[in-house]
Amino acid sequence: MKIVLISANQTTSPYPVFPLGASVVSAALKAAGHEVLFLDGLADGVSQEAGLARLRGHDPRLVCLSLRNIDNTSSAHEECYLDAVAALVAGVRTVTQAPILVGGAGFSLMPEAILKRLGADYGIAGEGERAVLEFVARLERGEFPPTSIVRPAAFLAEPDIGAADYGLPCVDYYVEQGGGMVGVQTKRGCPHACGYCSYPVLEGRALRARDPKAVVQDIERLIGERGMKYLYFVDAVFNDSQGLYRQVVEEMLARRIRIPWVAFFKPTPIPDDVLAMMKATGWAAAEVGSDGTTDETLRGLHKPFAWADVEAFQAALNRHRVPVAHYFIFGGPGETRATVQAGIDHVLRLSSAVRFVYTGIRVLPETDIEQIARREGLLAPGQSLLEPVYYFSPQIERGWLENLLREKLSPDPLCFYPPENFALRIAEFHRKGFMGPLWEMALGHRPPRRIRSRG
Ligand code: B12
Ligand code: SF4
Repeated sequence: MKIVLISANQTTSPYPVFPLGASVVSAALKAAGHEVLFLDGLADGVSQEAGLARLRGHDPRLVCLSLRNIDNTSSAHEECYLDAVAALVAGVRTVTQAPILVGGAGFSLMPEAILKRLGADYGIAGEGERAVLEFVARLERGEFPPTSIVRPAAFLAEPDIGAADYGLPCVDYYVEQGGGMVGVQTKRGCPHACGYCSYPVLEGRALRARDPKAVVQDIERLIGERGMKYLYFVDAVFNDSQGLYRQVVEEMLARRIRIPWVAFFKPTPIPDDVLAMMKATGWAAAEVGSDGTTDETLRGLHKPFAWADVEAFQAALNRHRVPVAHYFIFGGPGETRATVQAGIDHVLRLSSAVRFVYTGIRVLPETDIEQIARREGLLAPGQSLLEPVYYFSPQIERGWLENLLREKLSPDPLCFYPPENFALRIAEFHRKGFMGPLWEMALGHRPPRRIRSRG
């Protein structure tokens, strides 16, 4: 079947990211023999009219739309992306009568409300690689699903997790404009239950790993064929408690792969020999989801560690000379004036790391924070979460918190509140050829730099 698959993401903050989810769907459709035209609003660099003309030229029987982000989840610098996507859907309607099917991480958080807001026809909430094939098979028989939202009955089994389509032409754009980085997924799922987090909702609580050999083949191919200069492991948490990540690291070592890479970590201990192995593969930076800044607020967020673990993790990575950026949130459940003061002291004490500081928590469906927000009357009965709502502990006043953070954190050149202050500078350095997430430059680490040809 002729299908157009559109990556609707227009966000370039903190930098453009390769549409990995859409590319997994693309790979599944192509492997099943469908003729897929992949349109990427960022990478194609053409006007919406020109994109729609290409869409019409393909004469699709189905238009698939991948919606990664609905907003930027940042209370200090709110951005919402749905109006632009609704306009895109309206544009698609002017050039084709093909049904429009939506999917993606952002979409899956609130599928009914988003489908309605976008004015699209169908949606798949959750993993797309198998469900999209079932949808298309029905369509080929002239059938439509009985409900506009399709929810796969279960998360995919490990062998069924799809590979990405790294052959897409748009990879060049992300390597060029996204600091040389391309995302690779080694596993899905997170067994933890942090109060605000939607990852277990999106990926499930059971860890499901891809074959480490297939993961490393992807990496080899991205380096050899696509010029990837920096690798981003997109797993919810790279250092999972089952130690699945070690197999990937060992496979990289066995295949002599060395490339700068970054991933998300939880601050729980990693044995020294494993840290050394990771370093030997090129591990260049760690983004740590510390979130809480005191034991009280870590408990309030249901984080699976205490403040002492955050400091111990930092010390271990210092020993191995791996630059660290912590993400912190002030204002969550249990936050009081006293925990804010203590938390600021803790954050300032982590002086060998970059610290990105957020205030308030974007309330997402099916999370504990949604229940708390409803209990505390922050949300009216039946209120939709499509327009961002940020949770702030009722025991503090938002203006007081924001002023205090600005006052106390801004003298520290490695504390970024709000984090967008840093994101604004990244594009400039990426343009100059520096690669990677680049916050490590603030720590005095020199990131790899692309040698540009003179021609
Ligand atoms: C890794 C990650 C990042 C990394 C990306 C690094 C990189 N180089 O790729 C970093 C840290 C840079 C990042 C940044 C941001 N992120 Co982010 N990120 C993620 C994360 C953890 C994984 C994304 C991923 O690649 N998954 C792997 C792919 C394979 O899965 P997938 O995209 O979900 O695709 C599957 C399905 O969704 C579906 N599907 C996808 N497309 C389609 C299309 C169709 C038609 C169908 C049927 C199905 C389908 O099938 C796919 C295969 O199963 C998700 C959370 C999560 N666990 O999903 C958040 C997430 C996507 N990010 C989110 C956000 C908000 C952001 C930022 C805006 C944050 C900020 N303020 O900076 C930026 C935006 C960046 C940008 N330019 O777009 C939100 C989006 C939801 C929302 N509120 O809008 C998420 C969901 C996290 C959350 N808070 O809940 N992110
Ligand atoms: S915040 Fe991290 S550790 Fe906690 S549930 Fe989400 S992905 Fe898992």
